[in-house]
Amino acid sequence: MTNFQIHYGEQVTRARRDGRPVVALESTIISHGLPHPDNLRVAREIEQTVRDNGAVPATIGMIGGELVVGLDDRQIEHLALAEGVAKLSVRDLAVAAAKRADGATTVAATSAVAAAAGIGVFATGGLGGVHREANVTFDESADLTTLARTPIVVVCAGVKSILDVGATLERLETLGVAVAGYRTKRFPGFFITDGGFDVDWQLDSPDEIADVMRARTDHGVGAGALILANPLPVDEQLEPALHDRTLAEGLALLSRGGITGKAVTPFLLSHFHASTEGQSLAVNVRIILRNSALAARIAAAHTPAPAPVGFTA
Ligand code: PSU
Ligand code: MN
Repeated sequence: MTNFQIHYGEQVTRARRDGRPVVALESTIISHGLPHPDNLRVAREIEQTVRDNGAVPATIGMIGGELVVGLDDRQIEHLALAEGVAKLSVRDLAVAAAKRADGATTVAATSAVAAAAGIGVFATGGLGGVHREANVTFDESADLTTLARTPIVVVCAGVKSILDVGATLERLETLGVAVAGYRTKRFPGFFITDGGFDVDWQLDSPDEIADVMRARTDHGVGAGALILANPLPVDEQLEPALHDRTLAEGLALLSRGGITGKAVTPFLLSHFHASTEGQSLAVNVRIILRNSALAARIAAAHTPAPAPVGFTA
């Protein structure tokens, strides 16, 4: 990600100058993951949550071929409401830039751009991963391979339960991506609290995660991301029976409709949102807001307190 020109929004420019904590946010959840018009309201709530928890939000996306770190409200509104906003993974960035396209960045593209911009913490809903039947389709999200070479903390609720959770954890191990649970050793399944697998590490506070970030810089080993899995409380998850039924229907519709490639994730998410009458949407929003709050607290814990006014070193 070197040499790619980045345009910084006004508030992020100021935060960088003043050494204030910044949290990266992705735009694919806005354009492709959440239904209109809730997506615009949620995008604003995510940013406000980051502010309320002590950091400056940097929503990342592409406008007219320019990579923007810290989209302003008008640009977020455009990516939320315009038709034909492209879904951009890392491989798409150069082509989209040359075409002066408008695009929303995935976890992969957002983390690559954020790390290039020197941002250490990123909040999202759920990572992409290994799809069910990937042994036949080879459908594995580029989120995984990108996180293998991107030094950033990604706060998420695990991987979406629409994926093969166990296979995704195996791939993360192979790729050298660290995985820790926040106050748990059970890996969450996005809409559901427990995705069915244990992870090796548990981290319990923003300070502890900031220590891991510093240790990584100090020791200089391993260039990959840290996935911090932050499960929903059990009483806030999507009811597991409703979840399983909706997922089975969605997967059947997927194969009947011949839907493949980058359309799979948006299709399954919108099936959930439509057929649970908004229950999965409410859960999805809670996930993102909780992760944004935690990410902001981690960024704040990792940023040295500013010197008092008038202080000169
Ligand atoms: N998690 C969500 N909603 C989303 C996504 C993740 O809760 O919309 C998006 C992210 O941008 C992620 C992408 O990077 O889906 C993964 O898409 P794919 O499986 O095509 O790589
Ligand atoms: Mn895919």
